[in-house]
Amino acid sequence: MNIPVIDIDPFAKDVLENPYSYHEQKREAGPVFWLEKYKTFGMVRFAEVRAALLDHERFISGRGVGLADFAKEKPYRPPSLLLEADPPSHDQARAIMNGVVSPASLKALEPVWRERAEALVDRLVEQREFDAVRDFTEVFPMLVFPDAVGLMDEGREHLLTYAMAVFNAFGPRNEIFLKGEEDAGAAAGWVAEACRRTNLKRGGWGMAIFEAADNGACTQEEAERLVRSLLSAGVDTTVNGLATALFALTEFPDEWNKLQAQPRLARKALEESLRWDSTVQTFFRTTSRDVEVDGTNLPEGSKVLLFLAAANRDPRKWDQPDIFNIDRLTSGHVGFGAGIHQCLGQMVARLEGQLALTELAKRCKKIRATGPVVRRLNNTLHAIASLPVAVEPA
Ligand code: OVM
Repeated sequence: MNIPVIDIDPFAKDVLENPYSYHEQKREAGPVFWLEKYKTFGMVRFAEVRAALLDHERFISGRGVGLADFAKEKPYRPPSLLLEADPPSHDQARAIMNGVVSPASLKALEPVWRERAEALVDRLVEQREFDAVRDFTEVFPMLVFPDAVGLMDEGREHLLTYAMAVFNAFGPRNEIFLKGEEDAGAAAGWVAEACRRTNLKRGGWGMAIFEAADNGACTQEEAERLVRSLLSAGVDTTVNGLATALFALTEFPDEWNKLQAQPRLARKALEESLRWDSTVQTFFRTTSRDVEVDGTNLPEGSKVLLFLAAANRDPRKWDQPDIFNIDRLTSGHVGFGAGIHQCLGQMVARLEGQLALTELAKRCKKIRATGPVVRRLNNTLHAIASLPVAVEPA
């Protein structure tokens, strides 16, 4: 085959730890390349990644968005009706969810979420020193999101474990995946129970999905699986999106100073952090027919790894892409994907991030790391286990 061959394993530990130092070679190799280790294609340039995301008819999701091809292997869990589905069934499921996770529902939640952010940040700032991940970004989403879904109180600690395993499972069956699988057994059992109508509280997003089912939008079994999507996609993503934003603000103190002077920039800071280091680093698609990309034929049934995070640092698209700059125009970034599958929870994530960053910026003059960032390796997410920080109250 007449295309560049890449021997680097994108799921190797040192690559997952610091993926960015490995993107340049792939980006220069060409618009599409062959990943020898997994026998799949890959793309890292912004234009091609975005084009593939928008082309959902030829780059399909129904055969899985991980390495496993659902046409050839049995999925490890019943496929997501959203993430791992194509039109027309995808669009029906998505319409239900758009009605449930709506701007109006978020508007109603915002005051309570702000109070919880205020109380948490008050306490952390009083401490002066805390772990930005363990004490803040792993805590805040758990104070707001499970209640919004209407989850049962008992066992919520399983949520993060479950999500970690879900995101590992999009990658190869490497050591990281197998470790996640071990931890996730009990968590998956809890999640299955938590998604059942009888275990959901009234007034939450979960019950709203079942009410849509009552009105004929889908079956009860499908409703359960749609609740599962919220639990899969809504926790580890926001935990690490917010963690990355805090890491970026400690790495680039001038950007913190801008935010501190104008806490209203919190939205922009979060968005730029999603561009600078996208929480979801990669997703696969599968070609539904022969597809030509820049003169190369991708045969029907090819898995193609799309490097969202690399696209968001493509110098063809972004000036000084490695610099975190909260004044930057970030529109078009693919940190939330693009096209029909673009993140359903993006407004939820933005609200959580905005509240957390705003309340911190209002209360602290400075924030600095007091020790090294510790990564938690995951096959899909660029995750942080620990980031010790000290703050100076405003
Ligand atoms: C789902 C799901 C799971 C993981 C991620 C995701 C980023 C969706 O079950 O629908 O979106």
